[in-house]
Amino acid sequence: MAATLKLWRNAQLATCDAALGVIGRGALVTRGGRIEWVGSEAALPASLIASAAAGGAPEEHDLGGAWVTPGLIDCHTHLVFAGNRAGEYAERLRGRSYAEIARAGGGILSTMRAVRGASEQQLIDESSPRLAALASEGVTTLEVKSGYGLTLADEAKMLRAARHLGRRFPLTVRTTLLAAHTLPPEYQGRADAYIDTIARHWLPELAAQGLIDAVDVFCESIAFSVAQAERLFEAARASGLPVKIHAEQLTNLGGTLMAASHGALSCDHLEYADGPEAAALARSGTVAVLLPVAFYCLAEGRKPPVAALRAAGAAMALASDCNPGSAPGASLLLAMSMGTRLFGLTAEEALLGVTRHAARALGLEAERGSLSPGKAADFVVWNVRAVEELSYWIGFNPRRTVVRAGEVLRWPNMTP
Ligand code: DI6
Ligand code: FE
Repeated sequence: MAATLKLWRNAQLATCDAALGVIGRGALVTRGGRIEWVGSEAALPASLIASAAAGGAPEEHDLGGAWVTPGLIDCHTHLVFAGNRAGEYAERLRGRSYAEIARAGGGILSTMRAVRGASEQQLIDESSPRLAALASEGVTTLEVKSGYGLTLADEAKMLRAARHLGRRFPLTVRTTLLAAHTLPPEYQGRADAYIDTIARHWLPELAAQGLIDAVDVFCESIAFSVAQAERLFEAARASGLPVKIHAEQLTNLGGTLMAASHGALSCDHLEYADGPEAAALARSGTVAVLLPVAFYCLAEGRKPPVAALRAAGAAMALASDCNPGSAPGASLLLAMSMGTRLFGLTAEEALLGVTRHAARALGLEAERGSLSPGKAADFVVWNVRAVEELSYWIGFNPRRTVVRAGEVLRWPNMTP
């Protein structure tokens, strides 16, 4: 059976193709799961309509003049985990630092213990509501990192849970191996040996099982060094996998410059980065992924160098960083609000940061992130009068309709 041709008309399109790419009275034509044509309704090619008519009545959707954007992309999450760390948050409110708690065996290690003790099904069940919350805001593509298992079996369990969520929910899940998140107790005092184990054994094994799309590393004084991160990057290249890095979040170690020299997809956090990092990112085409929810929850004093990134011409993305320690939330719209108010992004930068640039941070720019012919027919119809409202509302979700792979998603049937 031929894929259904659908016409979505009477819309204000923010194509996010180049800048916002606004088309006032626009239309989209989709065939199956792909966009076939985008443009002004007046320019709709008669041949397309005729071919739809030849295959039966074309399915026509009048969007009533509503704003339409590409499906949102959350390009940095640790969404699969068990338990939570509200107790640690209470301690941080009383003045204990994130790094102090981590050094005392809490932090990531506390979630590691919860994840090791959870079955794959429990991980799926606990993570589903977070994923549903993101999806209800119009997120149609989501990255999920491992990094709370820290054994081969437990990392594999997290990654399988993430893949499972991608099959059960109507969105695309990309998985990233973050075994180098923190040093597990089995390797205390032997960080190089741990990195070696990941590089030689875990990474090739998980890649062979088809469980990973990219490799990430937490490069930080409380985690792994630049040299250790580079060792992993070399192993990732040997397995044909792209790389990304958590860098300059709490201190400046130089991870960004190294990652850019390896052509990393993205460098994430970047609060302690500056002009040289911005220039290096722009040169290598590596996306700067900004995570304002973590900045907010850690009460971080230093902001990422947005002016320098902008001046250098580096692409900036925004993501939720959904995780139980530094960013306990599942709202990409909130990340957009915080990205504008706290980091100084414009409304346009915030929207491009969760569409076009977020797609690039996942190596998916050829397939998603803008309303362009050939790309996935993933888009969101919004109850807004102006597209700037997407980074304006706080705790209010103006999503009207989500179309994923050319199909309208029905709410509240989002529970798996
Ligand atoms: N940086 C972060 O903000 C998260 N991971 C990372 O490398 C925090 C993860 C956690 O605290 O559980
Ligand atoms: Fe993170």
